Amino acid sequence: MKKIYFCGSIRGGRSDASLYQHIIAHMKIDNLVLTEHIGNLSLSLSEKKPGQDQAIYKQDTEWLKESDIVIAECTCPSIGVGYELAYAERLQKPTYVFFRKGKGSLSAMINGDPFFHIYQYETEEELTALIDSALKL
Ligand code: 6K6
Repeated sequence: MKKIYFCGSIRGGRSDASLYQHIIAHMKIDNLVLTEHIGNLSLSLSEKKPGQDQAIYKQDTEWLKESDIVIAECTCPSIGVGYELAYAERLQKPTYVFFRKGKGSLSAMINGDPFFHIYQYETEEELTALIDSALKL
């Protein structure tokens, strides 16, 4: 059982939210996903409370420190996910990046960084199999 920090776009756009939901549900079968809210399809992007972002930053950086592995779905570009990837590298966490083929290009700052294990995929089944392999290592 691994503690997984899953990264996916929130304010960068929710077009892949149901994909995040499916892969989180799959990873949760045998692991603890610290960031399972990323797959929440009903989260409100407009609702903002005072101090909310500071609390999110504090919680997420604590979870990054606590995690055994970082898994990021990066097809939908997100500043927050890019930040988390750099933070994961600083912490030297094994970090796996997944990107759907034919959907634009992954940022050069991620794609060009030899620290990251980067995989392209076409189908959700392929993504699930790639994640399973990363979790076995
Ligand atoms: C409540 C339920 C779901 O989301 C919320 C409130 N927002 C966030 N909660 C937790 N983590 C967040 C939230 N917004 C961004 N993040 C972190 O940044 C996540 O770990 C994502 O991987 C990443 C997304 O960044 P943006 O720039 O796309 O928002």
